Amino acid sequence: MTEEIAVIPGDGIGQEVVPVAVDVLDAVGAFEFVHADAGDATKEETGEALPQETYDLAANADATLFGAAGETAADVILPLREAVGSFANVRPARAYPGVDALKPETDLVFIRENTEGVYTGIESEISEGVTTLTRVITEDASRRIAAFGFEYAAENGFDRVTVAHKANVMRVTDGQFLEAARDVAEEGDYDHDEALMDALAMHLLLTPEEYDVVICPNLAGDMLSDLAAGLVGGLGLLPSANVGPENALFEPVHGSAPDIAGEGIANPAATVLSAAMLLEHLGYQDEAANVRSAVEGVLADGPTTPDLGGNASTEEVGAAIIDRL
Ligand code: GGG
Repeated sequence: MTEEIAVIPGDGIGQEVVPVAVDVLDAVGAFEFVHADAGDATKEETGEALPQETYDLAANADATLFGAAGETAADVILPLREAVGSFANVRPARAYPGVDALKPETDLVFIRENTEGVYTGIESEISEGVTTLTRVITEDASRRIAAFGFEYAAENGFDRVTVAHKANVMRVTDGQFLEAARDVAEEGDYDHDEALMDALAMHLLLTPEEYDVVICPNLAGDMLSDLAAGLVGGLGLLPSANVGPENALFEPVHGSAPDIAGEGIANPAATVLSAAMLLEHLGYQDEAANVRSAVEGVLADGPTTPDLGGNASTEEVGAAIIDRL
């Protein structure tokens, strides 16, 4: 059976990097690609940032490849992650040979809770100049992400699992997150350590090599993974998978990058590496390994886009990756 892949480039550089990843997927497998719109431009044209047909497409496809969200991120990427039933956002951050990295020894994976925290959208202006946001942390979601993180570490041969929290200040919400992680660790006999997320930001910057898998509440995972991108050469290098019990959505960690959108110079590596994660999810382990190795080869030998010091275009980098396949 030919797998159906929903392709949603979204905004800005998503429109430039996603076609490269589709070409790569096309080069290694026989997939049916179904394209759909979402984002700022879609909202301008249709009044809706996420048309129902795009949501349904992602919900029903075998996997989804997403590009980037812009101003309408909360209306696009959050519901799309929900459409595929994802609860875990897997964000590997590793340095690549040949890429000028602040911390070349970095090789870690953030397991970000993907459904609650401060990304619930429960915000209001309760009076003129006074706004509130409701941070939701449930025991079920906290246990689920902790179990996923511990199992991910065990299955992928990672030794150290760190649970990030700020339970000394957010006593009730992160207190629950931390307790749930402790319970799951005890029940499964998993080793883990715990880190206050603010101090962890500093330790990641100084000694990233000491960390393997970091389980985080939603916003902390979003921020710490961007921090780690800075350690390995930038956001152009970080892929991600939004994983649910059955379905999943794959996207680069970067956003729409309006500063360079339209110039054709965005680094497609993060999206192509996300496509490799998609291949793995669909069971194409060898193809995924080949794609990763092709990206690594191009990162080491060039051509590279300006974010990595080169002067190649997105398309030229994409063509070089496909040449290696
Ligand atoms: N491809 C990731 C993306 O579009 N990022 C923009 C953004 O606002 N992300 C928020 C999030 O990842 O939760």
